[in-house]
This record gives sequence, structure tokens and C-alpha cells, in this order.
Amino acid sequence: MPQYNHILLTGGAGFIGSNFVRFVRAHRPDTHVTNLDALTYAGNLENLSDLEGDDGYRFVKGDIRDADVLRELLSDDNPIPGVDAVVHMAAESHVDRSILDSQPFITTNVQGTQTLLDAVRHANDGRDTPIRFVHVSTDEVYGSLPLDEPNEKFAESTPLAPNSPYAASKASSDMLVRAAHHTFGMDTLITRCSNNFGPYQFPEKVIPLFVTNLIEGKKVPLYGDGLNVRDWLHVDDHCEAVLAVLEKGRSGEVYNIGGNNERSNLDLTHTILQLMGHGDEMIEYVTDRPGHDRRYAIDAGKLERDLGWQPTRSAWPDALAATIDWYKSNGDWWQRVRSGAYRDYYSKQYAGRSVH
Ligand code: NAD
Ligand code: TDX
Repeated sequence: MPQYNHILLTGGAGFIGSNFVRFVRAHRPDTHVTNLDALTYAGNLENLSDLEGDDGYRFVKGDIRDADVLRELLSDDNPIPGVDAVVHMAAESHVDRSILDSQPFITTNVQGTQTLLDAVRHANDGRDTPIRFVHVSTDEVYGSLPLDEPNEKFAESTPLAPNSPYAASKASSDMLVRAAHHTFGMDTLITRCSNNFGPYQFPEKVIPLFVTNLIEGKKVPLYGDGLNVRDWLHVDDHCEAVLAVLEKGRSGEVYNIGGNNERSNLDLTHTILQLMGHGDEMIEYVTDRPGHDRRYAIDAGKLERDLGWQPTRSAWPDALAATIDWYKSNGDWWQRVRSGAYRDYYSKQYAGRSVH
């Protein structure tokens, strides 16, 4: 099983990306990680403040739409070994934002992915072994399942039928990655994961939003009838799966990742309320999200059979309770996100330093 010398991770200052940096540094101490992140509203370097001083990790502020930055990073051998793998997580990731303004979703998720693919293809020129490219995608590209057929799940062969601008932009990026493999023989893989939860998730997503609202004594806004279903996976299980795909996956393949942990939003809300000692009076039913997908459910059997991966950190409701405890114990982190103070970290911490 190849272990990689140097991963270029895009979007590493976000929720999953920052957990992935920490996961790789803990489980593959010989693998260097360069985190390329544009620090949009979702990028927060405080997520990685514990890695300041780790020689195997470096942060570079830059945009995946900037071909010059990509060229420089992919050809750079110093001070660490050259990049031999790219894990692509940078994206606009919130469905509600894509409904309000889809433009950043097209420029980052679609054009940015193609710019990154082009840069990797050029960097492969003259190399004996091409750079391996793992594209981190989502179950939302498959669209929505009905509630009345509980045995139906998304398989890798399920046709893509994205319903939101976010999902459509991710599906487009998946198609570009597929084309790069087919046309240019690039060493690409695609993962499609279900809903993640865990530490450092931006408090616009349902679990950290509801938990932090309740800590502040506010109600939780439940969309529509609350019967939409999501399949919840702990972020560390996702990180382990992405690493397994990077190290053991078959080039050109798609791998679904899921927790086998379907919950309606109403069930999820009741569990959060119960774990936090609140009653139903804290639920505020609000207008539904336009085009709200009814149900996501992932069949992750291929990943289990072919690569031996299984979720081990997503046990319900214990993993949810531990996540709630994390937000309770890390009030500073999310209060600085809510106030906007987290945006000063980069200028304070990196002032005067070269980006490399
Ligand atoms: P996030 O919004 O928390 O983080 C995204 C990161 O990408 C941020 O740090 C942001 O600054 C960076 N970024 C955005 N545009 C950029 C650009 N143009 N150049 C460089 N960096 C840029 O997202 P997340 O929830 O951590 O999701 C990470 C990836 O996983 C995304 O591709 C998402 O589609 C996918 N995914 C997420 C989930 C989930 O439940 N959160 C589930 C399945 C797949
Ligand atoms: O305030 C809310 N009230 C509510 O009822 C919010 C923010 C959400 N919801 C519902 C909508 C969804 O059915 O909760 C469910 C989860 O919503 P989000 O946290 O916004 O996640 P979702 O839309 O399911 O998408 C997530 O999973 C797939 C991630 O944000 C995506 O990046 C990932 O690809």
C-alpha cells in the first residue's frame, strides 16, 4: 500500500479539511500536508491552531482558481518532497447559500476544479508516476430518494440527478474529474459522502447551528415538516475513508461513503433537545428550503468490500453527544466564528511571514 510523501490538500481550513489535516498528521506522521485555502467565510485557521509549529504541515493562502499558485506548489520540491497526491476538498459547501447566490459555486466548484485538474495534468509531464487526485464529492449529486421506499439507497451506479445549485456544481465537478481520467489518463478517484458531523463545523450547518442556538437559549429553526432524512457520519470516519481511497483505491473509480445512520431531521432535533435537556417548545417550524431533498441514503458496500473500510466513530447517539460536548467546551471557537473575530487570525498569525 503506497503511503504518500506529500499531500496537497485544498480547502484544509474548512470543517472536513481541518479534521483531515489532523487525521493525516496523526496517522501518517511521515506524510507532509500542504493546505491550500482561500480563506472564504468558511475557512478558519483557528481550526488548526494546534498544528502551528508542526514541520510536516504548512498553510498557503491561495485560490484553486489561480493557475499560477497551483503551478508553483505542484513544481515545488523545497523544503519538503514534491507533491505526489492531491486531495481536493475546497468548495462552496452550503446548499442554502447556493439558493441565494449560485455564482461562487460555479466559479469555485466547477471552474476551480478544472483549473486544479489542468495544473495537475501539466505537473505530471515528465514524471514517472502521475500525481494521484482524490476528488471529495457528496451524496447530493444523486438527488433525492422517496420516503416510502426505505430499502432504496444510492449506489455508485445511481444516475446523477442533482437538485440544488450546490449539488449541480458538485455533479459538474465530478464529470470533469471523470473526463480527466478518461481523456488524459489522469490518476483520479471520486468519493461521495453523506452528511458529516463533528468538531469545527461551521455553525450554519444543521447540527452546530442547533446546538449553539440551544446553548445561547435560542430556538432551533426546523425546515418544513422535519421529515427529511439524512445519513449521518462522523467526520473522522470520513477522513479515514478518504485516506483509504487515496492509498488503496482503484484509479478511475467512484466510492460512496456513508454511516448507515439515517435519521429524520425531526428525530435528530429530538435527540439534540433530549441530550441538552430541552423540550419541544424550543423547535420553531420555519418555511421549507426550496427544492429540499427528501431523503439521502448511501450504500457504502463497495468501499467496505474492496478497501475494508467501515465506520467506527459514528455510533448514535454517543457520537452526537460527544460532538455536543465539544461545542459546549469550545464556546470560544464558535463565538469567534459568530462574531467574525476568527477572520483576524490569519493577519495576526501570518503577518510578515512568507506564504511558504
Ligand atoms: P467548508 O465549507 O467547511 O470548507 C470549505 C473550505 O474550502 C473553506 O476552508 C474555504 O475557505 C475553502 N475554499 C472555498 N473556496 C475556495 C477556493 N476558491 N480556493 C481555495 N479554497 C477555497 O466545507 P466542508 O463541509 O468541510 O466540505 C469539504 C468538502 O467535502 C466539500 O467539497 C464538500 O462538497 C464535501 N462534502 C461535505 C459534506 C458535509 O457534510 N459537510 C459531505 C460530503 C461532502
Ligand atoms: O436551519 C436549518 N434547518 C433545517 O431543518 C438547516 C441549516 C438545515 N435544516 C435541514 C435541511 C437538511 O434536510 O437539516 C438537514 C441538513 O441540512 P444542512 O446541514 O444544511 O446539510 P445538507 O443540506 O443536508 O448538506 C450537507 O450534506 C451534504 C452539507 O452541507 C453538504 O456540503 C454535503 O455535501
